[in-house]
Amino acid sequence: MKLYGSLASPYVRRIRIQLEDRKYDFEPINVFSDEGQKELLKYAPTMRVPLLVDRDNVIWDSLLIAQYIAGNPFSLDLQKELVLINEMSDSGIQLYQLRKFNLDSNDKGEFSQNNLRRISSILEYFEQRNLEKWDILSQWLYCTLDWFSFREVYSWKEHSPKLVKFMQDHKDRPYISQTSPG
Ligand SMILES: N[C@@H](CCC(=O)N[C@@H](CS)C(=O)NCC(=O)O)C(=O)O
Repeated sequence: MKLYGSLASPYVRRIRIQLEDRKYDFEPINVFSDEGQKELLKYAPTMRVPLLVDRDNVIWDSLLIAQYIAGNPFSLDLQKELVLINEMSDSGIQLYQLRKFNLDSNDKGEFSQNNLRRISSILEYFEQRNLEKWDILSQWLYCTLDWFSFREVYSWKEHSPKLVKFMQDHKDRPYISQTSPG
């Protein structure tokens, strides 16, 4: 089994955490290089990571990969919450790229503002939610919030005291520090 990914990606990190106790090869890819895109195109028209190749099975998208690794489809309720984390991650990636490519460096445009509002409302949802277990949901949330801090995409700590505590509670887990993007 081979996982293609970049070390900084929050989508890849959640899969690496899920694969903690499994044997697999990790193939680092720079998704923005010509070489990286050519390599990804051999398998995935999306040209995104994570990408999992397991014998004849080629799986793209972290939600599909996570269910493939788990060996069964997730419940609708879990999928809905994982989609919330994906929406928040996608919005963060849009903001990061708009700034990186100097398209909207100060988040003034309507598109950036929409993304900021979406992140804020999803954060509020998780601030209210009980997150006691270290399960797939917590792992995905951890990776995205950590990536927000790493890339300085969104200052989430100010209005989310429970999430700050949640991050504090899990930061010393061995595989969390080993997979840190920084
Ligand atoms: N929905 C996808 C999103 C994955 C994604 O956006 N990955 C980023 C890396 S953080 C990527 O490959 N970006 C390449 C690009 O935008 O060209 C998933 O959950 O796997």
